[in-house]
Amino acid sequence: MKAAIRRFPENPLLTPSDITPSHPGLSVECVFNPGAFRYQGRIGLLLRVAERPLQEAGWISTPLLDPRSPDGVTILRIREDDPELKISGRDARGFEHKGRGYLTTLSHLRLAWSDDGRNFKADPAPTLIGSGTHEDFGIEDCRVELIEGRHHLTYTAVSTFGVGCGLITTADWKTFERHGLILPPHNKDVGLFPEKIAGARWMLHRPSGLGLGGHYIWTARSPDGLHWGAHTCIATTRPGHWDSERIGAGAAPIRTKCGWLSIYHGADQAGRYSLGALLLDLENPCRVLARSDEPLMTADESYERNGFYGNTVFTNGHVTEGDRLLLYYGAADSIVCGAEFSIEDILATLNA
Ligand code: MAN
Repeated sequence: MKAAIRRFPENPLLTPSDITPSHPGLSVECVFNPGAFRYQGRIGLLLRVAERPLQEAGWISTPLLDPRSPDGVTILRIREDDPELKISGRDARGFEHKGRGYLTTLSHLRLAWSDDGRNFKADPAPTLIGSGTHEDFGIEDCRVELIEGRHHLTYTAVSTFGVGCGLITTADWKTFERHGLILPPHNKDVGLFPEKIAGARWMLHRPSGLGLGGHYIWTARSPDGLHWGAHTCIATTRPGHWDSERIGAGAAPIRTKCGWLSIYHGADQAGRYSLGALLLDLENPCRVLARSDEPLMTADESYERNGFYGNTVFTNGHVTEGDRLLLYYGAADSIVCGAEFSIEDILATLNA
């Protein structure tokens, strides 16, 4: 059985043309993968905005954060025929030069607000940009969860050192406390549980094995939300399935009567990103009670199949209202979209 998906008729909710570039020399290529939350009666999205310089024929150029430069950004510009440049024709997201990896775009996080959850207006300037040497390739894919009166922002911090997970907290969306990296590279996709379980804070995270192991979902526990241990792998990729290549958790797990419901993404060998669900024991989230055999959602619409990185639906933000799950997602790594599910329907697909 399949859960009914109601894609918002307003899709796409936001596209690059709705976003003001952060610097006059940059253009917004993609706005996608938003964190989502409620604040003072409105729904907020914390968008990932990916920018790069307008590309000139014969060159490839990408922005890097650089505190020594007057506007905070330097442009790395490489001739396309440089023998030390390696570009993968299929994947526009990155390239290699002189043996080092780079991204083609630089991402920051920016707020957008809505009274109805469907019509959003983005702020005119970035809300949060990368800071320090662990974030000089930008910050991405932020999950937002309200914990003890403060919104907790867990985001991907990208740099020459790799991809780690940073934490920022805020009580008012105006002042932000930066806690630095809570997980070092290579790790991402951190969804914090909204409440303590057996006296501890919990998270889902996704370390990546180089060689042995793979891109799997793990749990961890913490006494204070800053220091994490008791790491346990709870779900691996499944050969031959829609989630055979990599998996990673979306936003915070949702408490249901049957268990913690986590919406996660899975990619297959062809690099198609789809969404599915995990159901975890309420008392011990290391115990997986059920997992989607079939994806809940695949990239079916043309705006999900075609874009910066096509055949992709990716979520790291949702809000709930009783049984209604309003899921915000990035389509083809290019635009922000929304879809509504019934939580009961999803649980029924898990036979819960
Ligand atoms: C990775 C991340 C996501 C992105 C997907 C698909 O998981 O970079 O931000 O949406 O790949 O490109």
